Amino acid sequence: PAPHLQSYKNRAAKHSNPAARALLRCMEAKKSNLAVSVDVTTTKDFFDIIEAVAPYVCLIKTHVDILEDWNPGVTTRLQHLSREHNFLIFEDRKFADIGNTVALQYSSGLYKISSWAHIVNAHPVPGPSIITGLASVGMKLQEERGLLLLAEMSTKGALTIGSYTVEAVRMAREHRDFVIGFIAQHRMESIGLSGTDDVVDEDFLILAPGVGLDSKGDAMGQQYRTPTEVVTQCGCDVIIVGRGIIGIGRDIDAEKVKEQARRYQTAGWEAYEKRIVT
Ligand code: 5FU
Repeated sequence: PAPHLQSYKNRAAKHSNPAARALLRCMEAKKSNLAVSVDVTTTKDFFDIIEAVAPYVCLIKTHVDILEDWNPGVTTRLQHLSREHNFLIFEDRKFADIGNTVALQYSSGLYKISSWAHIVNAHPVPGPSIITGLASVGMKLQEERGLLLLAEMSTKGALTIGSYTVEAVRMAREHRDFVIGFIAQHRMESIGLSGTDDVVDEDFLILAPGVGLDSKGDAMGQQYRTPTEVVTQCGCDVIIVGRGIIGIGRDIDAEKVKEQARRYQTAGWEAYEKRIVT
């Protein structure tokens, strides 16, 4: 059966990439396909949110470059929490440059992303060399590392459509050791295959941003769908939720954040249980 009809557990047992296996195992163990996007600008809010949502998530998604008081201790503490609470870390860096540059951006600079993020993502726009550039860093490490390609964005008018998405999937198929899946809005198995092609034995994880239960979008082009639309109907594997859980006000209310995380975890898991057959 196609990957989205199989349980996360079965897929974990078969996957060839260690980061994908770790994520699928964690999802099964915590009964969670929820990733929380911690888009705040102070490390206090950052850790208050992570500590509140940790029991309910399989993945924490970061934009470390928006933290005003970032210091190397932040990523040390984040890694510690990841081990303590069993979640993976995804730095939503959206690399988009030539191979040599992205390799440096991934390994070096202030953030040394490759030393702490299990998962990163990249725009396919430069072509396959962006994958080989990032793989030259990630695949050399002992730790589990994987890459997602941005095949479809969630925003209104996004250019990630048609042949761009098809080519993104082709690029990923050529690098299945390191590319574990896509940021996308639906499954990608049938993309780029004609009716006569064999169905490829591949299992790409689909992580979908643009998920909200109470709102349809924001004033800056974001578009939201519900966990049912995203997971049951479109076959995505992980729901990525930011403001739906962390709120949009200035002050973080840890109790409210916890309650929303629990709500999205339940909604995401029920949507998954409705779609699997094995
Ligand atoms: F690649 C993408 C995309 O297509 N849409 C997104 O929204 C990434 N995102 C990220 O997911 C974005 O940078 C935010 O960090 C997060 C969504 O946050 P929200 O508060 O749930 O809208």
